[in-house]
Amino acid sequence: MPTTSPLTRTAVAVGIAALLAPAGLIAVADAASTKTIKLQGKQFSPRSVTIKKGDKVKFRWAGGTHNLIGPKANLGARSSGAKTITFTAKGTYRYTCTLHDNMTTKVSVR
Ligand SMILES: [Cu+2]
Repeated sequence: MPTTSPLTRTAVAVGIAALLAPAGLIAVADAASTKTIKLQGKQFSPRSVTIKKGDKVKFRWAGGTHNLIGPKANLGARSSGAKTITFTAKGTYRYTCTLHDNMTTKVSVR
């Protein structure tokens, strides 16, 4: 009795996905999203975000002069611009601006 090869099964699955995806019936890929954390006044806003593995966080200077110290970031004082970081592993990542007391934020990656 013939068995279906894994390749054939994959081809069938891809074909079904291609048919159903436009109708929004299934999610083909979990698209990465980006959350923004503003550096403004004397704090980060918001002070914590939760994202999924593979998502990005955009740190955006939105008022005042700040530095940004933390995983994948070691930026000196500046007052404009942005830094986008992609988080590829689960965990908790803390960021600080050493110019301002208690100016911290936290990225939780799940
Ligand atoms: Cu600051």
